[in-house]
Amino acid sequence: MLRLYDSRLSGNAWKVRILLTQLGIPFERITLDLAKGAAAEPAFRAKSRFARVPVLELEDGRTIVESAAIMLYLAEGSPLLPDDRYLRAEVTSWLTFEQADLLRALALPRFYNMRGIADQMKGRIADFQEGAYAALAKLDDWLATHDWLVDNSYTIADIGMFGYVSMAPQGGYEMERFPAIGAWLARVKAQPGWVPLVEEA
Ligand SMILES: N[C@@H](CCC(=O)N[C@@H](CS)C(=O)NCC(=O)O)C(=O)O
Repeated sequence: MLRLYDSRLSGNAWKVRILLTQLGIPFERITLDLAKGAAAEPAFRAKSRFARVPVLELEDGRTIVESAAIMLYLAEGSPLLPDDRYLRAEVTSWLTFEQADLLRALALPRFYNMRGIADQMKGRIADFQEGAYAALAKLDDWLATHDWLVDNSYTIADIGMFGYVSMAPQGGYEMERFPAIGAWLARVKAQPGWVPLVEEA
């Protein structure tokens, strides 16, 4: 069985859990306590060259790191990743844009809030927000005329973008500014097999 190393509140690992569930692929979930330094443990470092979750471990023991790479691997041959070469490049384009322009700027202010250090990180948060608001405006423009990111159908590009964009308010972002993103987030959440970040006990 596939094994997913994650942490309870990791949005990057959440993307992979949504995908695995939507594809109906059984997996064993191993949840690390990052606050206790679990990602730096030598046994985990042997599985994750970047010392981060998510990590997907295959049945033969090989591992894949980076949420985008894991999603591209898992979605191969499924309706969530087009066969067409151009459309696959479009999927990669959105996944890359999310990682380069949004991920840290959305995730770190959320992390500072969770740790109660947002006040002392005010300057850093303002810098993140300046860049991320510009990127969110580009996403909102696209979604004003498209239901989905690629080829008007739901793909892993939507899942990859959804994770941290859906949690942006936890980092202090005013998402009311982006009505098309709001409508798209609701469409993603309504997809069969979608799972919340933290499942009720
Ligand atoms: N670009 C990576 C980012 C992964 C990442 O930042 N993971 C965080 C949790 S969301 C992590 O494992 N941090 C290590 C730590 O906090 O020790 C991906 O998309 O998989």
